[in-house]
Amino acid sequence: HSADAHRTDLMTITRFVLNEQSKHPESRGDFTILLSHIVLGCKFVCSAVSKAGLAKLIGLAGETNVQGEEQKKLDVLSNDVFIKALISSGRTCILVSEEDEEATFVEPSNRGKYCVVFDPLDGSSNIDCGVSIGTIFGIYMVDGHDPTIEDVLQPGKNMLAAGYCMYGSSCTLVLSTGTGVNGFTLDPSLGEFILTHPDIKIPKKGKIYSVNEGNAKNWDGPTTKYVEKCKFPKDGSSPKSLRYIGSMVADVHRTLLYGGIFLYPGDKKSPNGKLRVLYEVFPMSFLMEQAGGQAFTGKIRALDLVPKKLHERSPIFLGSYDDVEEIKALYAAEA
Ligand code: AHM
Ligand code: MG
Repeated sequence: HSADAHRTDLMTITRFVLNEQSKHPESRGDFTILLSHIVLGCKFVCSAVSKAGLAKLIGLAGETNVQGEEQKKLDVLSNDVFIKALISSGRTCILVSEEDEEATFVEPSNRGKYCVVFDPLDGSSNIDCGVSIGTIFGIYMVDGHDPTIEDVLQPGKNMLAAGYCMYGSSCTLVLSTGTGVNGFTLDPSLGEFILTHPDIKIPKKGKIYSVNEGNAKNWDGPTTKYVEKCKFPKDGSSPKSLRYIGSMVADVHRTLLYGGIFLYPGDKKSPNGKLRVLYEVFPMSFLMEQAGGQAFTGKIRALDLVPKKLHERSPIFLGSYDDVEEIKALYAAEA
């Protein structure tokens, strides 16, 4: 009976990726091993995030660390775990983390062909109030030469894979290896990510916009016009709802599932916006395109950007195809 099959035939993320990679037998094992080390990092952060609240409670009750040591901040701790997990996978050569000024070059003895760019714990200002936070990652490949920094200063369209893990009411990992987008939920009793959201497609048009409106005073013309249109549509359609968590993974996850648009525009104070190209803008843009949406910088397709610096920033508008089309038209009219 098929209902029984659903309950007993568990599609773990490892099994899923092994199946998916069967078209590339040469790198199948390597990619799966790399991914399993990323998954380990995500599981660690997931468990650390849920205990972080508990540590706070203990602190409030007046208990302090015996040595008086300051606890490592969660974002620093998460970074250490990811760096070590990625190096020990033996499948990486360059690592770029939001937490580290410089890229990490893996020693030749441990080296593999993948470059991983990541933000180990994005949205960390949300940790103390229990709001969802996440890890974002993108993967490039170096083939047949000694790795240099140029191997990661590549446009996002050259990524092999991208994903994020959201530490929310459940722990959800969303991944694309370039053939669509799939979502997996951590089953804590099994310690496994199980396929729960197969082949995610973003609605063609959405009813939600997501932006930090506190910056409106400094916005440029097209962004101002767009948000005005969301609130006071002139074509007889209903106004859009506003949802803004301030945690990119959570805001993008909602956008992916419900549709709509997420904006972090440039403004007079920060012409390049806030979000970082390599490990925030690119992976999320990659996922959006793979789900049938779009990602735009205000000038070009986001995945066409060629970063010049590791921690470069860019304005970003991403989400449902039709909604991004509208903002593109407003920027084109301005140019
Ligand atoms: P962080 O890397 O310091 O955590 O900042 C990134 C976060 C994103 O998760 C989120 O989209 C954005 O900052 C929110 O910024 P703002 O508070 O300016 O609206
Ligand atoms: Mg960040």
